[in-house]
Amino acid sequence: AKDPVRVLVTGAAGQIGYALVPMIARGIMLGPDQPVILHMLDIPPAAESLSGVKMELIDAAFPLLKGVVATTDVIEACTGVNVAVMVGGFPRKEGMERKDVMSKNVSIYKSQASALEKHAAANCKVLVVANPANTNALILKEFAPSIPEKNITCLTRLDHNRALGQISERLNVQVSDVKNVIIWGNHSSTQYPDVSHATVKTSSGEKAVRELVCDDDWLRGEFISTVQQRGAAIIKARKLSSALSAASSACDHIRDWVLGTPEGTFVSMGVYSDGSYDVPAWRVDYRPRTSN
Ligand code: NAX
Repeated sequence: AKDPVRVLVTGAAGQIGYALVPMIARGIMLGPDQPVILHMLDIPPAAESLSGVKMELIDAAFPLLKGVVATTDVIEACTGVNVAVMVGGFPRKEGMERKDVMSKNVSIYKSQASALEKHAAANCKVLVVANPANTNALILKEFAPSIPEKNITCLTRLDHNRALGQISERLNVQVSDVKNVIIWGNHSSTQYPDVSHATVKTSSGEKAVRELVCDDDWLRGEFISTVQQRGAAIIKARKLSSALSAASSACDHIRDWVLGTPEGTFVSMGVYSDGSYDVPAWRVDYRPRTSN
């Protein structure tokens, strides 16, 4: 039998956490033969709720779940983890300026970065979900310099999956037959969902999405704006932000990272920009100046 893998979920008492931890415990993230030990971190005001999530995990009697650590202690949470999914953070509230949210998240991600750097397992893979996900990932990287850059990523797989979903709906094909969309840019409404390499598996082989859709106006207009605005549409409909789709995409992200993608398939993830794909490399002088 395989040794259990330790998976940290921060913000585990929240909405996404509640959808995500059972998926991990069922083997959706790391495979149906991979035992896991869940580490769940939240802040003291959410401790009681977190203990309720732990009770439910026990009650669900997941065969793959070999242990649960539920804590408000960052070091205990990070110790020995092989995978870290950072869902906790400070959300932007009405009337708050962007820089106020940033400074709250800087202090959160600074302490979590040093705890991961000092206490996580070697080669720990980190996925940041909490928004602003790309900025939080960068903060984490800055404060955990000994973690290799390639091990610090953020979630754009939800946007990727949303793009697959829209193509599948439009063409009335199975979503599992659509592949190779790309999400460029920030995980925000300025992202660019790109279908120029996307294909659909048909009875007569793989066909380009562009050819099958034969409506460039839709691809350039409504398709892009629907994917960009999907998060807002979910909030409007549910009065809550995306949770099950975010949790499922986080599992997809880690699964494909750890276990690989099928030959000829690619997926989207937010990575540290080293200049690949003709995207400018992150430069030190992009760093925001410290001002008051
Ligand atoms: P919730 O507010 O339901 O849950 C957040 C949890 O984090 C709460 O339990 C809170 O107590 C906890 N938390 C706050 N500060 C913490 C800290 N310092 N350490 C540990 N835990 C802490 O939000 P939820 O709907 O679960 O969303 C979580 C985050 O995901 C948000 O930042 C949200 O913006 C982001 N999202 C990112 C997406 C992406 O594609 N990258 C999509 C979905 C989601 O909106």
